[in-house]
Formats: sequence, structure tokens, C-alpha cells
Amino acid sequence: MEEKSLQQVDREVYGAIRAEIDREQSNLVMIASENYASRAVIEAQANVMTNKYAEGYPGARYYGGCEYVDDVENLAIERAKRLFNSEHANVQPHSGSQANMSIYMSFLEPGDLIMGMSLSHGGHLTHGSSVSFSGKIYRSVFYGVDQKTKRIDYDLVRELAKKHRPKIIVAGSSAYPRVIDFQLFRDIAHENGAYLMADIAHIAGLVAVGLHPSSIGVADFTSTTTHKTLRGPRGGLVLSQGDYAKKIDKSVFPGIQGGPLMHVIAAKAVAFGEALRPDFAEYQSQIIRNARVLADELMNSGLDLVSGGTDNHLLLVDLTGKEMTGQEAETALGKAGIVVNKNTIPFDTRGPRVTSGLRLGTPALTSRGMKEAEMKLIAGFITDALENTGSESHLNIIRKSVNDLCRSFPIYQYLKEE
Ligand code: DSN
Repeated sequence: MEEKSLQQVDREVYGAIRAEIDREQSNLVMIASENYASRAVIEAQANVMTNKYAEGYPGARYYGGCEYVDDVENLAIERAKRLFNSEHANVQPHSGSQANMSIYMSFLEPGDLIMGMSLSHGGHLTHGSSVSFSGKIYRSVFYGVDQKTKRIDYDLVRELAKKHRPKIIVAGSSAYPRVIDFQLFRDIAHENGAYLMADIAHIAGLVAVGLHPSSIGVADFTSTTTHKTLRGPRGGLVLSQGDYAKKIDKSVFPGIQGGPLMHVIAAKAVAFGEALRPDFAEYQSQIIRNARVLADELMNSGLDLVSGGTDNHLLLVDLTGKEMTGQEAETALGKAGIVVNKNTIPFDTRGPRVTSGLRLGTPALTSRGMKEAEMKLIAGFITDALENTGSESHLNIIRKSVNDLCRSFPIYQYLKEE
């Protein structure tokens, strides 16, 4: 077998990857769900375990030759359980969506009712949206935030649970800047005969180190992705009490997936190992400190934030009443080298392709070592760009300052082209 390098074999793909390395290095990545996985995580993911079929679970596979992939899966399971203080962990879901699907498939029948947070109030597609499998296979009803405080309206959650008697309540979000009260959700769910599923995809890193109340041991089951605040490879994870283990395992495989991605599971093991180290807790606190400084600075310069601030790693800028849409703001910031995403905000009058909001997150900036001083600078760049959305030349000037800042916080030094 010829063993040429990617660079020798495929200039186009190699070129796109080099360009992506440069993009990630020279822009401010502020998409709240993105991060920079460590060198060790990326190395573990780019390995020959991608070749191995391993349907089943460690010690009970449907293929021979699984001794080493068993080792990494056992390590990933044991570390995930320790990290989250969970009785059971299934590390095989390919994504957060599949982690959620595996829970639904374990405990719901088609047509059963899911109650989740409305997408436009910060929920997720897989929490019952009509365009996702979760809203096609199951019925759904949505709770949301209070119109005034923009915090979850727990009275409404209770009222809807009583009225509709959902089989499962989903507590979790992809755009909610405040603490989620899992205990209160549990009380409401159990009062009304529902299971509670917590989807901690965004806040998993904070939960792991105790900076957000944990859902483990409170919710019946918890799902997460592994690549957001948790800073691992892309992928999913399900955590639960031991007595649900069999059902969930059966639902992940053979229920909804075939062969697990063993190279990704190896990288998950590495990421969980990293998250168990003390410096990970310090990293998570810095994420929160950075988000707070960014929020304060943006509000001081006249921008409105949904709920008036943040408790976690993200903030939502409310552009209601401004000439500019979320889409226009995203484009202008992109030209200035600041990568964000437009986002619907609660009670948005604009559609999801346009929106009146911007979602900003600090996990990736914090991974590259940025702290409060840099957040102040970045808040200045953002307000300057939003005041000059129509001026290409002004956005270019900001971009140069962004590039300079990025150069002072280098990443991927080990990937320098030879
Ligand atoms: N796409 C993720 C996010 O950006 O929050 C959710 O799946």
C-alpha cells in the first residue's frame, strides 16, 4: 500500500485544511458552541482506530480484534463516570442529537409527548421541533422564558406539565445565558409523572467542575456533546443512573447506531482525562469571568443583552429596535474577523434566517489564553464594528487589530507547515 501524505495525495483537501487552520488562528472564534480541542485530543482522533468495527460494548463485541478499542472505550467510560459522578456512561453516540435520540428511543413510544424549551427561546431542534425527528416521531409542547425577565418561566413549565402530562420534560438549551434549575425541573417532572432529561451540551464543562448545578443524580438522564465547553472531539455522551443503563445501551446500539467511531471514543477518553485535571476547573472559571466582563462592557456601550447579562459561557445581544438585523450584524463582524452567529431571541419578530439577536461565547477565546483585558478590547471591536456595518474600510481596520490580537495568542504552533 502506498503511504503518501495528505499533502502529496490531495492538494485540494490539504489546502482547505491549511486554510481552516489559518482561519481558526487569525479570527476571534466566538461561536458559543465551538472550542479548540487540544493537540492530544486531535492526535487521538486522527488515528488508526477509525478502521475498527466494534459493534457492541467492551467485552461483548460482534467483531474480533477489539482488545485495544475495548481499552479506550473502558477508559472513556470510567473517566466520564468519574468526571460527572455518574453511575453509568454511554460514550458511543456520534453526536448530541443521537444522544438525545437514544434517550427518547429508550423511554418513549412514537406519538408520546415531549415537553422542551421553545427553539426561539433558546431550546434545541432535538427538543421537539417540528423540523427534527423529535417533532416528527413524537408530539411536542414548548415552554419558554418570561417576557419580562427572559428567564425560564417555571410557573409556565409547571402549568404546561399539569395540563399536557408529557412523558418526558427536557431541561436544556443552546442559547440560554442563565443558570438552569434542574432540581425544580425534576420536582415538576416527577409531580406530573414525567421523566426529566437534562441536555447539558452547552454547559457540560461548567457542570463537570461544579460551576453550574449538576443534573446528574437529579435528572433521570443527562445528554451532552463533548466538544463545546467540554473541549473534546465532536460527539455525544449519555449519563444516567445504573438502573437505566441497559435500556440506554441497547437503544444506542443496536437501536440507532451501528459501529461506534472508535477513534472519536479514544479522543473522548483523552478529553475526559484532561477535564479531570485541576487546570480544567480554572479554565472553566475563566470562561465565566470572561463572559461577564464581555457582557458588562457591551452593556456599558449601549447594547442590550437578553436577561441583562450572563451566568455562563454565552451572551445574547438583543438588537430589537436597532436598524440592523442579527444577519447583518453577523456579516459585519465576520468582515472584522469576529466569528459569531445570528440567533433568534425570545419573542423575536424576525425569522430564524434573519433574527434580532447575536449569540457570543467565550470558551474558544479562553482556550487560547485570553482574559478580562482582552475581553475589554474585543467588546470595543464589536461595538465599533456594529456602529460601522456599512464601511468596508472601517471593518478592515478593525480586522487588522483583531489579527494582531490573535497573533499574540497563537494556537496550533505544532501544526506549522514544514
Ligand atoms: N449547533 C449547536 C449550537 O451551536 O449550539 C447546537 O447543536
